[in-house]
Amino acid sequence: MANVLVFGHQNPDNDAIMSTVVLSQLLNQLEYQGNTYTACCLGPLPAESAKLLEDAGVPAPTLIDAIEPAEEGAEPQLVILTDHNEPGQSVAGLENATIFGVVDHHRFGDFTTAAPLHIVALPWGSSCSIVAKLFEVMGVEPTDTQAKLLLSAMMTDTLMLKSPTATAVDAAIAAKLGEQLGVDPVKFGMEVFLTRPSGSFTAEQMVGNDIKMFEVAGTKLLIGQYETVDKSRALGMIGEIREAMRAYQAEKVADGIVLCITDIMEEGSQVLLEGDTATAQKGLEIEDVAEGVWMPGVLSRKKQVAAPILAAN
Ligand SMILES: [Mn+2]
Repeated sequence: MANVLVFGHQNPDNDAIMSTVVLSQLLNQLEYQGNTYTACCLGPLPAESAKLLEDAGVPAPTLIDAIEPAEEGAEPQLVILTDHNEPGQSVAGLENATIFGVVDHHRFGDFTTAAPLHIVALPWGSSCSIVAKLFEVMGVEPTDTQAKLLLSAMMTDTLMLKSPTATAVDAAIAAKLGEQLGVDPVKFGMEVFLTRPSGSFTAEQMVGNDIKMFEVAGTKLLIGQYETVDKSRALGMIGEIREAMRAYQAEKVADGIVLCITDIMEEGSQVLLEGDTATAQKGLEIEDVAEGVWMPGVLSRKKQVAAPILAAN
């Protein structure tokens, strides 16, 4: 019997947190393979996650920052990655761990393991949709709390099912969870969304709140996304935001940085570029314009920003 650490990506979003929390609960409930499962996270909780967990009386995941090499003669730490699989987005020292499982809805980068492992990867709208399906597969009914935590992340990750990443499966699972809870999924999702204190976000928070590193054509490209219900405040801070982008890029030793200021109501993103973003300009077919470029309909970093950049280079 081992203790398995379960965690989502760096700069966790609500999907990374809730997939970790609820999957750990499910596996502990099942006493899966005789192990214990500890929900962890690689950074501070987003405001909506902190509030949902507190309201539900569920302990927050344990903050970890690195996996140390195993001591002489000891087995490496077992881990489950949720909502990510690329080492660049994962814990420091991931190479010291044995990957026991992955539950994810992102592309796979370069991924090799020494032994067989659990992988549940489906191109659905959120990792929590997959966790919800795993309850069904394992013959377990989610509790109301579990249903609520899962539904919250399904809604934040798919921007209330409006993102092109949302599938018919997500809509069906959301409807089922909503029925269990007696809520309308979209209305509930909007309430969750509005608990974010985005009206007081600093330029640094807009840049660093939700950002991922990608390897593109031998360069390191950061792609961040700041979701808001009203982009006008952010657009009035472009100078400050660009400065924060340059600082973040320098800190992470990346070649370039892209920031999408996504307006959920207007359904599009204002895209800002800093540093060497030739790959992004090619993939998105835009130029580095001072005030950024408005891209109507662009809601998904994964499908409409990262994927075309990776495909074009
Ligand atoms: Mn996700």
